[in-house]
Amino acid sequence: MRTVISPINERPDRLPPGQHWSNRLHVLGISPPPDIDLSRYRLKIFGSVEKPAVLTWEEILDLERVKLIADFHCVTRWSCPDVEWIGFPSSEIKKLVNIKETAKSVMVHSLDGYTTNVPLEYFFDEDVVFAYRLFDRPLPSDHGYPLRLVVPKLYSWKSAKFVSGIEFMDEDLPGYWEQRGYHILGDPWREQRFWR
Ligand SMILES: Nc1nc2c(c(=O)[nH]1)N[C@H]1C(S)=C(S)[C@@H](COP(=O)(O)O)O[C@H]1N2
Ligand SMILES: [Mo]
Repeated sequence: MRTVISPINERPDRLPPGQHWSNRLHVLGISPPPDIDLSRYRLKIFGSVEKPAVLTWEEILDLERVKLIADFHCVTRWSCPDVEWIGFPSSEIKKLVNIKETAKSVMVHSLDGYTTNVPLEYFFDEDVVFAYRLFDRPLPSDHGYPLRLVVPKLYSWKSAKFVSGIEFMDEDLPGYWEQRGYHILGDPWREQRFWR
């Protein structure tokens, strides 16, 4: 298995402005974790693609597997260093669907009703992973079981838990928190916390 160390861990200004280190992840969510039956779980890839795809849990486990080591920066100002995830890299999605040239962004859909938008130039970075293991154990339900996105270069509200859908969009539209005042992009080094 390939190991990817996020380039953010190697920045000279590793801790973004206004953040402090914490030795653990703090559980944050808009509602309690949803009940999951893996035999009925599906990941849907749709929107600006030539033909939508639907993956079963077995098909997800057959995708390329990488270990990601990345710091995790929450907009509420805690940052957890060197979090270890295992999952499939976002680039695997390009092998499953033909993305239309008009696509600019994705909306990630979650089973708790959460959504978040990620522009394609961030979404397909080499350190973006859909994770199903955390510190070499199955992903705990609090942290997004069965599958969560990890986007190390953006504030962790972009790292959607309980992912069930990946929608390609021709326009970078706002997700759950972005509609409620969080920044449309959320770069921690530019302190893009809120836009109001
Ligand atoms: N589905 C879903 N994903 C989510 C959230 C949520 O409410 N629902 N909260 C986000 C926020 S604000 C943060 S800081 C991180 C927290 O991840 P953790 O609970 O694993 O520490 O999850 C993000 N992903
Ligand atoms: Mo957050």
